[in-house]
Amino acid sequence: MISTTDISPTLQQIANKVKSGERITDEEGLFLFEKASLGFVGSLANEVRLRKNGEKVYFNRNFHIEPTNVCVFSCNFCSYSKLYAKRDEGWEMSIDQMLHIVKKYDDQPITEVHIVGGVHPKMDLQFFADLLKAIKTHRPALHIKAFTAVEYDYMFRKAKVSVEEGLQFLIAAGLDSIPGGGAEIFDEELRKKICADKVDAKGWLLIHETAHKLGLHSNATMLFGHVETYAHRIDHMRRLRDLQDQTKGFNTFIPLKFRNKDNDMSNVTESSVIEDMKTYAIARIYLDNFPHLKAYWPMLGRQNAQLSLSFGVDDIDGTIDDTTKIYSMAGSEEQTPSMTTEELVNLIKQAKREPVERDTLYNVIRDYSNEVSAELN
Ligand code: V47
Ligand code: SF4
Repeated sequence: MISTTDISPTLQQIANKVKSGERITDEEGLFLFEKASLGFVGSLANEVRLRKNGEKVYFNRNFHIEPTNVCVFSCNFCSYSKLYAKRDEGWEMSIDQMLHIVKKYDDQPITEVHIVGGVHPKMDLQFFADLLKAIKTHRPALHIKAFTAVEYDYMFRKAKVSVEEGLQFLIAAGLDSIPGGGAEIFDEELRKKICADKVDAKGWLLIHETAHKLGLHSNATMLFGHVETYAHRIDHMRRLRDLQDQTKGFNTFIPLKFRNKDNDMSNVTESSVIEDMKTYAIARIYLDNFPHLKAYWPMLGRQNAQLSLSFGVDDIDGTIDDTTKIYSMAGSEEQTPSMTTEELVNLIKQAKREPVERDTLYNVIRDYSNEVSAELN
């Protein structure tokens, strides 16, 4: 509980609003970033989290496919960028190679494949539709969460189809939902500095809006802890909150901490753990219409992902294996990210929360809260 003494009238007003379920304004969000202590925002975020998700912490069983790490774009923060010029060092997978990865999981109770990668000019709309069809033919029940708005924007423009036509084509081929990548930070000026040549904020939001209208769910990310200000973070979240008011199609907000290894922003110091936790907490308070807040553990590291559960987070992604490279290449804690279900369950139980395995759309697959685990220490 927050003590009513020792806090400014404004912080007190914000606390009262949040406790009564009222939405906070942009100014109040900014005020929290600038003036509130970590304990203050953490305590408020905890109340919101409890109201929305109780003590449950969700995870899923998934694996990643990165079709290529070659990318025509040149986002300064990305360790993939520039690879197109020297593409001999990159990889490009054929449909057969990707199907081979899917088949490796044939005997495992995996519910989702997450497909995302660089933007390769030879991998077009038809190629990806064929990939989705091949996966669905092999394993119809596997949920395919695929391609960021950046990849869609490029493939639809190249194929000369509208966003709606392109998405409908891929839905017919087997697309089930859309991951949250490519959002970075929406501010136009800042985007010109860090990712000038890819889809802009309007384009990103239009793709998600259209997907929602076609009945797909999606996630949204925010790349933080680089050269953005607190006002940029609030502006980013406001655009998402506004769209969510209209469509209700977002499942989860995923703040992504900038990692600085081997990219053109290596001179930028990474944010502190306090800053990271504050960002999770304020996101939980501000985004009152997002059902879930995810800490992506391969990026944050296991211990900080565990810590984030006390700052509004109710989802720590999945049991992914080491097929995802974008973070290890950028210097994240986890060089070969892989956690078994037992490890994930233990990690959540150590934080005194209730582990629940979910599918992509948050249907409960298995509630582990009352199951005794072998390694609980
Ligand atoms: O958009 C690239 C980020 C994102 C760096 O929807 C970096 O469930 C930090 O969006 N430091 C792609 N971040 C990954 C993504 C994602 C991940 C997990 C789950 C979901 C989901 C979506 O990776 C990119 C970009 O923002 N990224 N380079 C870096 N150096
Ligand atoms: Fe390409 Fe995505 Fe990396 Fe940008 S963040 S360079 S679009 S892979």
